[in-house]
Amino acid sequence: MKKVITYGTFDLIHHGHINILRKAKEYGDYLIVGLSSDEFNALKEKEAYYSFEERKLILEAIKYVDEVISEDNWNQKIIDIQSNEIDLFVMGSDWEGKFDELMPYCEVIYLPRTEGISSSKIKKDLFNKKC
Ligand code: C2G
Repeated sequence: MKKVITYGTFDLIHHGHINILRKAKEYGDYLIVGLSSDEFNALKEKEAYYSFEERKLILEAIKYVDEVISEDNWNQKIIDIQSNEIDLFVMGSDWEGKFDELMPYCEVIYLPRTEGISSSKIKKDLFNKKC
């Protein structure tokens, strides 16, 4: 069984998230998502609209996602890859090259980011509509 892992905040789920999850799953048989905890989001200086538990519930309802684990820091990926026997690490192209240090532990690929959508764009557009 080919196991794939990807990480992110996945707040306000949109088609860009669905595209990366669908494409990541196409590379294997089992997809684990390392979901950023609320505390880690604070470290990333990202404020999610939904809590970790709410984002986890939503992700677990997506058919491409087989398992959700917590992403609590920048340094857990190697341990996650080894303990989950991961074959492939996938991230969007906005992270191109940033996780190449994982190459000794599993295959690393960066997939094209979906243009024109992001959680922050959603928030901004909704705010502007309101004004
Ligand atoms: N993504 C995408 N297209 C978009 C928006 C996001 O392909 N329009 C991808 C990102 O490239 C990433 C994943 O969706 O691979 C999750 O994106 P975010 O929730 O924004 O996660 P991020 O803040 O990039 O955190 O350790 C890694 C970090 O936790 C990644």
